[in-house]
Amino acid sequence: MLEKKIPPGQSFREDLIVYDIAPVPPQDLENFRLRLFGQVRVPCELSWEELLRLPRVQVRADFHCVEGWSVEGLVWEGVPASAIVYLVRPDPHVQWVLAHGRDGYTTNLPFSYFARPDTLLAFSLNGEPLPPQHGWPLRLVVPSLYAYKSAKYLVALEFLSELKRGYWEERGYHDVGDPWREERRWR
Ligand SMILES: Nc1nc2c(c(=O)[nH]1)N[C@H]1C(S)=C(S)[C@@H](COP(=O)(O)O)O[C@H]1N2
Ligand SMILES: [Mo]
Repeated sequence: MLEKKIPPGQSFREDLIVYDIAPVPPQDLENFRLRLFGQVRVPCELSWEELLRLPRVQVRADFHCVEGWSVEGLVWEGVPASAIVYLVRPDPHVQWVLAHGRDGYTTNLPFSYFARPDTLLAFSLNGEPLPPQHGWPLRLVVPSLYAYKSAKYLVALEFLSELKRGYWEERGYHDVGDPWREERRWR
């Protein structure tokens, strides 16, 4: 038998468990905007149509929740984070990205993880449009970090040279959150 690789302290389960800090009102794509701002050369706001004109990528990856469960082999499709970096041209001293959800959720992650080739802004999961509870219409997906970094209902990305903590990070969860290093909490 081939043994599956899984980060320390995690075990596989069949389905995602939905976590939400607050109920989210539906979004119509007509009024959807993704705001890209902070320490960048080219701040901008993208409409849904503009977003769909950007490059596409498909990523197959395991999903690791900091509470100890993982789901194997999810297939996400969307815009690679590298395309966003190319578009906004972050200042050379940018070290952090703060992702904002429409529900008020925020999460910070190192720019180096954001810029990895497997990070994407996903609008599809397993061949279907993103289900509402998993972040429709757009979610950040960072397979290299614990799932609390994968902000659902994504409405903005803020590029920062100094750390600004997100919702769970304020409450003690790790600023980086690399599951292979088991970076669950910093206090
Ligand atoms: N906007 C938003 N994104 C979020 C959350 C949230 O409450 N709001 N919860 C996070 C947490 S703690 C986890 S474990 C994952 C869960 O993803 P899922 O609900 O698609 O299973 O979403 C993350 N992204
Ligand atoms: Mo979580």
